[in-house]
Amino acid sequence: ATPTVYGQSERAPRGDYSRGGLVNTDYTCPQNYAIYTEADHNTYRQLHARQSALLPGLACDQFIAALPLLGKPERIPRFEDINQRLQPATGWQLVAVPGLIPEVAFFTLLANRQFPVTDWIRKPEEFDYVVEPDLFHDLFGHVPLLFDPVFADHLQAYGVGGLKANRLGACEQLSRLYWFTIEFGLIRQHDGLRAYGAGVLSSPGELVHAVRGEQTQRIALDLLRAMRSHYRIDSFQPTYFVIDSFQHLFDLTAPDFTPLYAQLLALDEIPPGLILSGEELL
Ligand code: HBI
Ligand code: FE
Repeated sequence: ATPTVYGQSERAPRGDYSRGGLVNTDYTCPQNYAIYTEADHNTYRQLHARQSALLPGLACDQFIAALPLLGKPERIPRFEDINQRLQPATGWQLVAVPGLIPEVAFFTLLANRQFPVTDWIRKPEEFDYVVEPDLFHDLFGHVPLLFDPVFADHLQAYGVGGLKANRLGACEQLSRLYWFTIEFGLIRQHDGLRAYGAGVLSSPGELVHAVRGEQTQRIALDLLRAMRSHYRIDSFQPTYFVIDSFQHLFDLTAPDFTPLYAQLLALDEIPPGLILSGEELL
């Protein structure tokens, strides 16, 4: 079965999109700081503490160095406080959103160096796993690397590329690349393999599985292979893709993807009888 494309779950995304009309046409909304309960702040503090303890030797150096820029780990940060530091660093701004937003709106925000951060945090009973990205996933997982100039440039280029993919009908393919880099990417450092993907960095179990797992398959990032690989939404990935540096990721994804999409769309016409089993189309 084709996986639900990340960000396009069938059911209406969680989150209060009404807000009495407070959601803007670009799907952004104010971060209503007053609604966070003590339980919400506790959830953030506990998730941050647990995940931070796991990072040494597993998270890439840039992530560990930038994490303190989120602010005090005891309470949910105000996005505008982080923006005071982020804007001068790489020109990015965090904007609050009620949850998953349509692809074009998402790509448009990224193309304008605005990163959408979900404004609600999971409930205590969802502590270990929440189906949709919540504030902790977006803030802890994605935001620290926005302070890295090369990674920040790549993410903006991804947004521009996403708008083009949308015009070409290739969002499914591009979302796989997003999945295997921005969400679940690994990087080869001088002192060994580390994680840079937000989905891996914000998950206690997957961080160890991805970087240290014995059975885990790890492949040097190849655009065609990544865009032909099906990812799993609700379990660890069997395969992870590895880059040599953020510059390598930026350079690899800089060229026009149109020829790649043409190859992929042609390949995807493979007669069902020839479709190979397993998670990856070889
Ligand atoms: N919306 N808020 C939010 N966050 C995401 O990461 C996100 C999204 N919408 C779509 C989406 N991601 C993916 O489908 C991208 O590949 C477009
Ligand atoms: Fe994410």
